[in-house]
Formats: sequence, C-alpha cells, structure tokens
Amino acid sequence: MELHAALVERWLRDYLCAFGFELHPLQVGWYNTVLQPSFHLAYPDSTLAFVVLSTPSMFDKAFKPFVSKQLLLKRIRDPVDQCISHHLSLVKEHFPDEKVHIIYDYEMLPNRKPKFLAQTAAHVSGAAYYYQRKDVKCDPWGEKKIYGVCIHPQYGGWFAIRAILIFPEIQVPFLEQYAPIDCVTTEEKRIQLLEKFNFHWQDWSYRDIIEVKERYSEEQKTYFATPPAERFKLLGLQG
Ligand code: B12
Repeated sequence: MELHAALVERWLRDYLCAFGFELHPLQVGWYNTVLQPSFHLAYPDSTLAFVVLSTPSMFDKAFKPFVSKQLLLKRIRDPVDQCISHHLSLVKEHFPDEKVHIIYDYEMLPNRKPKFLAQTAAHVSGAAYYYQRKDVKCDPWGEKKIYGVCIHPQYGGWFAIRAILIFPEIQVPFLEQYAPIDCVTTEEKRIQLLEKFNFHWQDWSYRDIIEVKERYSEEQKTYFATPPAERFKLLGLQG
C-alpha cells in the first residue's frame, strides 16, 4: 500500500479499534465489479475505501461511554447510530485536508435502495464471508425469498456492518485483496445458517453457527432486542 494510504489506515485502525470497531480496506472497483450498475459507487476503481464493522466490545468501549456523556441525545435517530456517526465524524475531522465520504448502513437512495450494500462490501474486503442462496447447491426453499448473511471468522454473526469510508483522493491500485474466510463450509451448515437468519433471526442462533471468540452480553442483547423507539427509555434517558 502507498505510504499515504498506509498512514491513513494506521491512524484509523489505532483510533477505531480502541472503541471496538474493525476496519477492512478495499478498492471501490472490487465492490463495483460484483454489482449491477444501479448499485455502483461512483468513484474510480482504485479508490481507497474501508468497511467499518462493530464487534461485540463496541457496546462497552464506545456506546456506553458515549451515552453517559450525552446530556441530550438528538431524538431523530437511534442512539447507536448517533454513537457511530459521532466517532466517524471525528475521523473526518482528523483529516481536514482529505476528502472523506462516509456512507452509513441505514442510508437509502431516493428509490429506497440502500446507498451501499454492506454485506457485499464486507465480503470483497475480506472482512466476513457473505453466504447467499446461490452458495447452496440443492436448496429447499422453492419460491421463498431468502436473504443472505455474512459470517465473521471470529465473531460469527455477533457483529454489524456500520459504514463504508471512502477516500476519493487516494488511489491504491496495488492494494492486495484477501478472500474472506469461508467458515461455514458444508452444504448442511449453510442451509441451517440461511434458515436461521431468515426464519429465526430473533432467537440469535444464526450468530452462533460457528464457534465464536466473543458474543453480545445479555445487556447488549436486551438493548438490541428492544424496539428503537423504546431504547431511549431503556437507557434511562427522557422517553
Ligand atoms: Co437487514 N441487515 N436484517 N434487513 N438490512 C442488513 C443486511 C445488515 C448488513 C445490517 C448491518 O449489519 N448493519 C445486517 C446483516 C449482517 C450480516 O450479514 N451478518 C442485517 C440484519 C442483521 C437484519 C436482521 C437480523 C434484523 C436485525 O437484527 N437488524 C433481519 C434478518 C432478515 C430477516 O428478516 N429474517 C434483517 C431484515 C431486513 C429486512 C427488513 C427484511 C430488509 C430486507 C433484507 C434484504 O434485502 N437483504 C433489510 C435491509 C433492507 C437491510 C439493509 C439496510 C439493505 C439490504 C438490501 O436491501 N440489500 C442492510 C444494510 C445495508 O446493506 N446497507 C441490512 C439489497 C439486496 C438486493 O442485496 O441480496 O445482497 P443482495 O444482492 C446483491 C448481491 O447478491 C450482489 O448483487 C446483488 C445486488 O444486485 N452480488 C454479489 C451479486 N453477485 C455477487 C457475488 C459476490 C461474491 C458478492 C459478495 C455479491
């Protein structure tokens, strides 16, 4: 990787990892080539980008301190989203001479399609393997719509894909691409995974499809199982 890009990555890693985030670099072209044009990100192929994941420890390392410091959270969005945008805005401020475009997982285009496909970005950056229906040879689902799911080699399904950071002025034509680790290898397990993610996602079991290093605490599970509108109350903030 070019020196400038390497320095940017080093700073981002040092800053974000301390808060329980994980970072994976990619060229925008890797993402665009697997997608139809309507989903393309409009940057040259060798543009540097990073996928940002939150790992289980983000809740204690970033979210709880963030909430305790906020006297008045803006009520327009989920507190977790606010915490993440707080940290990523600080990233932007750290690079005042650099253009940094941030797209969050929840951002939609006017046609209601997501601005970026988080799972595809995670897969092409090597962060987490994206298991899709087409990864199963003989599938049992007939006409049903089956959504795909990413599995992280260390955290299984206990993580979220939060954003993509794009540095339009940094080109990295020699960035090395790493394939994501295929950790759900058998047909049987892949079917089980997609069944769980699509039809039983609320019992959390898809997240444990492989042995994991760390999962969400009971406190974090309760928080995420609470509908967004009621989360302010759960945090003891005005509801
Ligand atoms: Co949701 N959801 N969701 N979700 N959702 C996201 C997918 C995401 C990534 C959010 C996040 O992490 N912040 C996570 C998944 C994490 C993971 O994969 N480990 C997530 C989760 C966790 C959930 C829930 C469990 C609820 C929750 O806890 N938040 C449930 C589970 C599903 C269920 O209901 N049983 C859930 C539900 C939903 C609904 C409300 C149903 C919708 C529709 C789901 C869907 O379409 N997949 C939903 C949405 C809309 C999203 C969101 C915002 C966009 C997904 C989307 O519209 N994709 C994403 C966040 C994001 O991406 N910004 C979260 C569009 C479709 C067309 O994309 O199926 O991947 P696609 O198809 C593309 C690929 O196949 C690609 O091309 C296609 C497009 O042309 N492609 C590729 C083609 N060939 C190839 C080849 C390769 C190698 C690759 C990599 C790609």
